[in-house]
Amino acid sequence: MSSIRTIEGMLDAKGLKVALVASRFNDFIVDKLVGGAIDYLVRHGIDSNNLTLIKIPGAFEFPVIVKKLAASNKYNGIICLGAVIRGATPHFEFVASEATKGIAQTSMETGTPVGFGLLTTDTLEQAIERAGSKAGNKGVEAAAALLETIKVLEQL
Ligand code: INI
Repeated sequence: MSSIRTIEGMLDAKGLKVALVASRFNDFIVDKLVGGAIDYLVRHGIDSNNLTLIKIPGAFEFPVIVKKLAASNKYNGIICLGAVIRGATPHFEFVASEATKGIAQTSMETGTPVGFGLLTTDTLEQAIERAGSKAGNKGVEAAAALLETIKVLEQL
């Protein structure tokens, strides 16, 4: 096999500072995502003193909070953790799409990587499945993706 220069992230969170933003809406689901994300980062070497947890009302508020955090330059990365459940609201589409767009736009504009741990599901059962039961834990996935992205960005 030819040897190709390959850039990839080593999953070492030592020395990193990470902000976790968690919505209170559907908090019994979101708390599981927060627990999963923190557990992942601590097991990969982050100092828990370098973790900051910010609680916000709902997913719609992610963009403005993420923008302020990213502009502060205090964090190597940010993780958004929340749950928008279609059954729970007729304005599901608006909340989910504004949150998603705003988070992505801020990450692009500021260059601060964001782990996207926002569940958007049709039912409560689907949300439970993604919050630490049969479909894994989206908070863990968001933390893993953030760590890898930070480490790749450092090398580019
Ligand atoms: N916020 C959520 O995070 N998840 C939801 O499922 C949800 N529902 O169902 O409406 C939700 N709404 C609140 C919204 O994010 C704002 O906090 C609210 O509209 C005040 O701005």
